[in-house]
Amino acid sequence: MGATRAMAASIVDLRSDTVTQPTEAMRAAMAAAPVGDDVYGEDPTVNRLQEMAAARLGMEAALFVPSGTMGNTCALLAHTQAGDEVVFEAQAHMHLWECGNYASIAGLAVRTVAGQHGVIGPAELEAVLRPANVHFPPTRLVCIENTHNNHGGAAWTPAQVAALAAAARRHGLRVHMDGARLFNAAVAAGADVQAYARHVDSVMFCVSKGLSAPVGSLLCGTQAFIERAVRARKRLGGGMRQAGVLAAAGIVALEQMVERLAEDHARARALAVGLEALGGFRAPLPPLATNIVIVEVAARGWTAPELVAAWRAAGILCNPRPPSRVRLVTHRHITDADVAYVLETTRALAAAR
Ligand code: TLP
Repeated sequence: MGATRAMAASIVDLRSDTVTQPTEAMRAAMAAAPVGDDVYGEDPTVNRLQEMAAARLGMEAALFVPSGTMGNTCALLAHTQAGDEVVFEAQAHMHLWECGNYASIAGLAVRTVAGQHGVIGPAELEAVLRPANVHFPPTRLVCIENTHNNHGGAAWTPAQVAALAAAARRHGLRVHMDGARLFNAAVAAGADVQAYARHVDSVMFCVSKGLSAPVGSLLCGTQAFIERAVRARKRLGGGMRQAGVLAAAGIVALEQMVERLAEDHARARALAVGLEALGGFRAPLPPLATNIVIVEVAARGWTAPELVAAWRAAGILCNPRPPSRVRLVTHRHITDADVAYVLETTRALAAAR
């Protein structure tokens, strides 16, 4: 037990902010939460979290779902019908990392737009839209990702969301925001989350990432949209019973864990700047950077799996983005000392090559 503890304490886990443990306040709230059967809408803690989430985003209603993937899939099902077309940014999580649910579950055709740092401009959207024609699936929805995972945690500005949403509206499209890390975006932009939410039809955000709750995401939108999403969640097997034990942690996440995200952003920046300063690594930060760093390692002659393996031997965990990139994600358990350790270790590894 002692050895396991010591080993765990020496691990610097940069794989994802999903590895964050619930706080003591969350564990206490979970133990004390009043609960009921949420499929009957009778869990008071789930209801409270849903009301809080809707109020925080300035939207009519919210739905607690087990994961971001389920929240996004419910949004697709609630906004579209099979045979419709959806637009994604080319590297979007919903496009590449959610098992192809847009096709296999929602039955959608897809167009992709390569954005700048994950941000889709109005002209870029308009370039892929086609006029109504009996040959074409009708385009119904554009999904945007804020922050953008595969673009190094790039946050949109509220003005960029407003511009894209206005273009979408001109073409009769709805807009869904995959805001898995919406609060990171808001902290980086110095904006209220409502500055983003007011422009779009629906938002999914996760309490299970940097906000440190163990499980759960919220899908937000109009009352009518959420009613359709409730059915979609049931269809996907996501109707939960005494889910208030989970929602209680989500409430603490929203109340206590948002402001500290700025610390994660500062440490991600320190990692990016420090790795670039070693020479041979490229870790460019997007204009509005948050807690994700994508490092290009090819210049050292390393492949991503080689660097991942060398780091792992030194107790540093991260995920490869083959062939030549790795992703580092900062979160509540990453300290300044951990950042210094990563940089020192990497300096030594580079010197030994
Ligand atoms: N992201 C995860 C993994 O990619 C699995 C991570 O470690 O970053 N949207 C975005 C932008 C996400 O980054 C993720 C998860 C999701 C949706 C899905 O959330 P979950 O994992 O709760 O289904």
